[in-house]
Amino acid sequence: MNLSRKDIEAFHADGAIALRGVVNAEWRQILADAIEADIANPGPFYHGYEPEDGRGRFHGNLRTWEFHEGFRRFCFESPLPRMAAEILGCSRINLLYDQLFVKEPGTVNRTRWHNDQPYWPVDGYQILSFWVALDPTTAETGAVEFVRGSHRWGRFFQPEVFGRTVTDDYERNPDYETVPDIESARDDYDIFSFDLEPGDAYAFHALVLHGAGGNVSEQVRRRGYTARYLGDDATYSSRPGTNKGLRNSLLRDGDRLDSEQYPLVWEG
Ligand SMILES: O=C(O)CCC(=O)C(=O)O
Repeated sequence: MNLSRKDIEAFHADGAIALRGVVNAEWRQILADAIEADIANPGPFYHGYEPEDGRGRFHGNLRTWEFHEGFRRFCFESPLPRMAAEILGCSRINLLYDQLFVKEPGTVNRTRWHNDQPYWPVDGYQILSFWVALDPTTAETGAVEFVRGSHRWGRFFQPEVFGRTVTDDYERNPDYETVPDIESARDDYDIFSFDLEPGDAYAFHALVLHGAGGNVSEQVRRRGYTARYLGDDATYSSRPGTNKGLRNSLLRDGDRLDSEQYPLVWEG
């Protein structure tokens, strides 16, 4: 699929776009199989929870490509790395990591509002995520919402723990701000979202504020799979406040990301 100039302009202006039909049925099956394998046997970065009311279940996990061949192939060989290069205007693309967000039917908890880059040990502008839908993703099942243009505010919001089972808090970074209470003042923000069909994806910038509804459907799962990619200007940063599971002790501040953990996946 070739991206239109309009898509690329909208990404840079708004911070997020929806891409239609970018993951074909064959890749979706590979992802779906890998998701079930991960749910059955999650690796060390699992961060899911069972809601207190006993309904639903959230399966979250990081760096799953390192444990499942299907995810690895998808991150390296699917059309996504090339699309990342097109959107970011880059000649090289590295994989930062991948992540699973499975909200089973009845998982009513929202994903809190946040932006991603404060969690990540990387500096630079050319950084994005694709969030691939494996199920119909709507306001009812937990579509991701974005605050238009917020990636251009240049603001880093303090990371907070998502899943209830994670007990270690994030280090406080004095340069980070507390994320505003967007949910209580939704009308004050230009919030936008897209419904997705299986095979569609959001592409969004690392600094755009986003959150997601719970999955209040009784039948429909909401399996979201993200691949996060880095472009030419991304460098390593040991900023406090980042996710310890995403850091790399072999890199120094300002280094290019090429490494076993953040492999080069595309070169144009
Ligand atoms: O799927 C969700 O609930 C949230 C996704 C998200 O925050 C992300 O991909 O960065």
